[in-house]
Amino acid sequence: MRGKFITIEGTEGVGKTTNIKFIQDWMDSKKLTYGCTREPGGTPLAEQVRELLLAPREESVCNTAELLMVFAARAQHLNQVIEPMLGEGAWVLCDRFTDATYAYQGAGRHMRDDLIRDLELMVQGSLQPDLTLILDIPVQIGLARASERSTPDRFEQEQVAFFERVRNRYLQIAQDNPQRCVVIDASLTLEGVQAQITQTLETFWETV
Ligand code: Z5A
Repeated sequence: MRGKFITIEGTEGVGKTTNIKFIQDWMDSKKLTYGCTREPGGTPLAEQVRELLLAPREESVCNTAELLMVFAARAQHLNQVIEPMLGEGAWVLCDRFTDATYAYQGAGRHMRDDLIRDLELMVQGSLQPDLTLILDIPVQIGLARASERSTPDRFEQEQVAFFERVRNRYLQIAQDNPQRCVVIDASLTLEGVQAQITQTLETFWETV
């Protein structure tokens, strides 16, 4: 049987990295065979594209170049990692996927949705995640949490209005795709966030 594809999304400082470890523990408890990966990245080539995308630079990066780099990395990642694993029956847990493109390049950078949709179709065909956890937090709280980390990357240097657009798009995506997306209130304590995640995963598990 084909594996399940789970993605985790959200704006800055929402706690994805923290909660991915928690989801891995849940997968271990279910004795699942799974791989944990991320976007942009997940293969040596795609990780190099990630470095190109995230590095702060003096040269301004044009939106089209940014969008194409995101999908170039995704094409490689799907071909080398995600599709083979799902085909072998393993589950894949991915830190960000195409919802991030609609949120960051679409809403954040004002790129046209139809352009993103064309690339989505070219790169992934009909493949969509089976479950997407959207960790949601007011932008200012997320930015405050994230500010305690290392030097900001190129995206982290954006203004609050950019992240507001990203957050609103994620909420819109959740509303438009209730069969696969669950919004998690990430402003609660870690225990509160993880209780919601456990409930979501257990509900999903019943459908598998
Ligand atoms: N990008 C794009 O533009 N288009 C695309 O298609 C894709 C990506 C796929 C890199 O993503 C960038 O790529 C991203 C969008 C772009 N840029 N941004 N911004 P990334 O996912 O690698 O980077 P990130 O957003 O910075 O994610 P992260 O490293 O996983 O950070 P996080 O979600 O903020 O997680 P965290 O490190 O676990 O949490 C942040 C802090 O909050 C940390 O100190 C935790 O201890 C703390 N924390 C976590 N949960 C809590 C709770 N509940 N209470 C209190 N404190 C907490």
